[in-house]
Amino acid sequence: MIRSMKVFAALLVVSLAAVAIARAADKRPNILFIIADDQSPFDFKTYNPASSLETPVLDKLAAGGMVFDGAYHMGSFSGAVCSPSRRMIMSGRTLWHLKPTGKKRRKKGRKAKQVEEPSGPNPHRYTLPAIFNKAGYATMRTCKTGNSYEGANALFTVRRDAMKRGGTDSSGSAWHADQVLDYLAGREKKKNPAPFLIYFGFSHPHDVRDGKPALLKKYGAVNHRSRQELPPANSKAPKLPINWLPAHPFHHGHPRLRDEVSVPGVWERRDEITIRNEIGRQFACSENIDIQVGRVLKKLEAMGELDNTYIFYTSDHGMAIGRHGLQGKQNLYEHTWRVPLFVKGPGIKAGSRVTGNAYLLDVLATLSDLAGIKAPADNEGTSFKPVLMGKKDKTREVLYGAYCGGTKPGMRSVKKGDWKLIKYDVMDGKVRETQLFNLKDNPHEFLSQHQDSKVTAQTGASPGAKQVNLAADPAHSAKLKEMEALLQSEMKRLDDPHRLWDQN
Ligand SMILES: [Ca+2]
Repeated sequence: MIRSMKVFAALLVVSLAAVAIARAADKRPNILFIIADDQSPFDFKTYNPASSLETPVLDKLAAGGMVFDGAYHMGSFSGAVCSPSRRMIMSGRTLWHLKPTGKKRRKKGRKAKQVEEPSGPNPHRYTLPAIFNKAGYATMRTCKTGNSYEGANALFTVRRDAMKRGGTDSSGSAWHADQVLDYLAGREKKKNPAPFLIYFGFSHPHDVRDGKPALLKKYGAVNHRSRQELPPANSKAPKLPINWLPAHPFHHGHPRLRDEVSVPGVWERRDEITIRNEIGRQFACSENIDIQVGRVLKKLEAMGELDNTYIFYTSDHGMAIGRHGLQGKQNLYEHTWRVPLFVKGPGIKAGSRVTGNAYLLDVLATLSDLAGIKAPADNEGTSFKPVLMGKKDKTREVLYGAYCGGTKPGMRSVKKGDWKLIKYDVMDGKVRETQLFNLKDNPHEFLSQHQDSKVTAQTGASPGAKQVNLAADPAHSAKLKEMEALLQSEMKRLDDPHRLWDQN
C-alpha cells in the first residue's frame, strides 16, 4: 500500500512537471507559413515600384518585418517546378538529394527519377509536419493538390487540400482562407494551448488565372478562352514588363513545354495585348490572395495570437509571363529563379531589408530554429534566423540554380555578389549559350534584343549600352572565368549529375 502510494506520488510529480513543461511550451511562437503558387517577386511593388499590383496587406506585412531581396528556389529537374520546390521546403534537402521513390524505382525498364518521396520504413519522419508534430505543435495545412510531397503533406494533423483556381469564393483563394479561419475558430473553441504551425497555401495565381470579376475589371483583364481571337485591348491592363520580348532569342531547351505553348489564355502568343491581359489576370488573382491573407491576419489579431506569430510570405518559384519572351517558370532569370519573401514576427525589426541569399530549402531549418526544435538529421538547409534577428545580412555567398526538365544537361546559374552566370546546354548540343550579368548595373537582365527600338517602343525601357549580356565582352573575361569555375564547383558540391559542354 505504502509502496503504491509512493509510486502514485512519484507519478503525480512527473505529470505535474509535464504540465509545467507544456505550459512553458505554450509560449513558443506560432508559425503561419503562407505560400503562393507561381508568383514573381517583381509582381509586387515592394520589389518593383512600377508594378500596378495592389497588395496593401502584404505591403504592410513586409513593412512590419523583413524583406528578402535574395530569396531563391534551387531549381528543378522536371517541368513541374512546383514539385521539387515543395519537396525541398518540406524536407530541407538540396535539389539533387531529393530521394527517389520506391514505387518508381520498382517500375521495370524505367530509370529511377530523382523525385518523389524517400523509400524505406517511416520515410517522412524528417519532414516539416513530422518534426513539428513530434515537438507538440498543432499542425494544419491547406493548399493545392498535386505536384507536391504527398508523404509529408499527409502528416499535418489537420489537412484541407483542394485545387482552387476558380473565379469565385468557393472555387478560388477564399476557400483556402476559409479553411484556416475555420481551423482557428475550432482552436479558439477548444482553447488549444499548443502553438500552431499553419501551412497556408494558395492554388493561385497559377494558371488558369481565372480572377474574380471585380478584380479582373480593376486590372482591365478578362478570363480569355478563345485561341483564335485576342482578348480585348484595355488601357487599364498592367503595362508590359520592362524586360518583355516578343520571343526569347534562342530555344529555351524544352520542346513542347506546356507552360510555353499551351497555357489557356496565352498559348504561343507573346503579343502585347495577350501578355497585358494575362498579367491583369495574374494581378487579379494576386490581389485576391492579399485580401484572403488579410482575413486570416485579422482573425489572429482578434484572437490575440498575432504578436506571438511568425508570418512568412513566399511563393514556390517565380514566373515569366512575357519577360524575356518567356511565359513559364522553366528558366533561371531573376523573375523566375527568385521568390518573394517577407517575414514578420517577434524580434524582427520592422522595415528591415536584406540580401539574405536564402533558399526555400532553408525554411525547414529556419522554422525549426524559431520554434526551438532541433533541425532533422538529414536537413541540408541553413537557418536564416540570424538574418531575421539582424545578426547578419545573408546566409551564404554563392547561389546555385538548375533547370533541366527538358533536354539535358539543361540550364544552370550561379550568383555571387552582383555577378550572375547562366548557361544553356540544350537541344542536343544545338543551343549552347552563356550569359553574364552584373545585376547591380543590369537588374532586369536586359539582352541586346531589349535595345531594339521596336521593343523599347512597347516596353518604354531605355537600357544603357552596357546593360546587356557581358559574356562576350573582353573587359569581363576574368570575371567570366571566375564564375564558370564557381558554377562547376557548385555543381560538384551539390552532386549535380550533369556537366555542360565546356566543363571537365
Ligand atoms: Ca508552382
